[in-house]
Amino acid sequence: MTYKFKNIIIRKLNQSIEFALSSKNLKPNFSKVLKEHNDYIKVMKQIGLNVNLLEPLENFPDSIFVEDTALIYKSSCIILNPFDKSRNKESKIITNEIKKYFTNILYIENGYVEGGDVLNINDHFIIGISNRTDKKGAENLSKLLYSLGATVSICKTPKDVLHFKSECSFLDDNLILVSEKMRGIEYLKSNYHLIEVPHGEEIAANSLRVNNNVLMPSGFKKTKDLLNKYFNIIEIKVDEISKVDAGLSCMSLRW
Ligand code: CIR
Repeated sequence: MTYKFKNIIIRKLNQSIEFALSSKNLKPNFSKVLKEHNDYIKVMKQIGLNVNLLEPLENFPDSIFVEDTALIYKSSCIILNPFDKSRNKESKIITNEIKKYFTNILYIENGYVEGGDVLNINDHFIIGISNRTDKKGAENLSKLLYSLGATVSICKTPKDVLHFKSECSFLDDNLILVSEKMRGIEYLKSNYHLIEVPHGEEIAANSLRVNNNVLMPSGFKKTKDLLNKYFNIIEIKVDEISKVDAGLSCMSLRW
């Protein structure tokens, strides 16, 4: 099951995070991000995951967002191909680091794909074409996933949403947390049960199911009340890191 994890990879924070890409043109404060990042690591340890820390990459401001560079499925790892020039080399670097954990490593050779656009639900993957993930990349990734025994659907990430998973997350076998924009996606509507985050709480749609817990950005009371009935909720502050469009899923790789 997609939410049963024992291991997690997190990259240590770089000082240059202040220069990370931001659609909002905001500059995060290093010390504040450090506190949020440390809390993230602490929670992962508390819930029993074996935390593997990678060395920080000062030359790559966005490098803590490891999810965009690689995709783990069963015992294989697919090295992705980030679109943004400043991020593209991150996937070359993680290739060497990840060899320690996976022997079957596959590569996207055509087009661009960032992991934020890939939603995994058990043996099925939904890839969202976005400003960061193109058709060629989505098709190439589909081919690789099919070769590993998975199935794939290709959708479109809404126009003003950075990544498909920026505003949706897997909660349970048939259950996805979505923002209003994501609820509009026909494929999601007709194949899954959707829980919509209340208006103004879109950031909370990027939550993270890990074993029996749902990790949620803190401060979204209405969404918390909705999910509290079904899951053990753990809140993590992401106020500072969300200035550079980051949420809970993008700061790690899990298996
Ligand atoms: C970027 O623009 O690439 C980073 N500042 C944020 C990446 C967030 N990644 C994700 O949600 N998967």
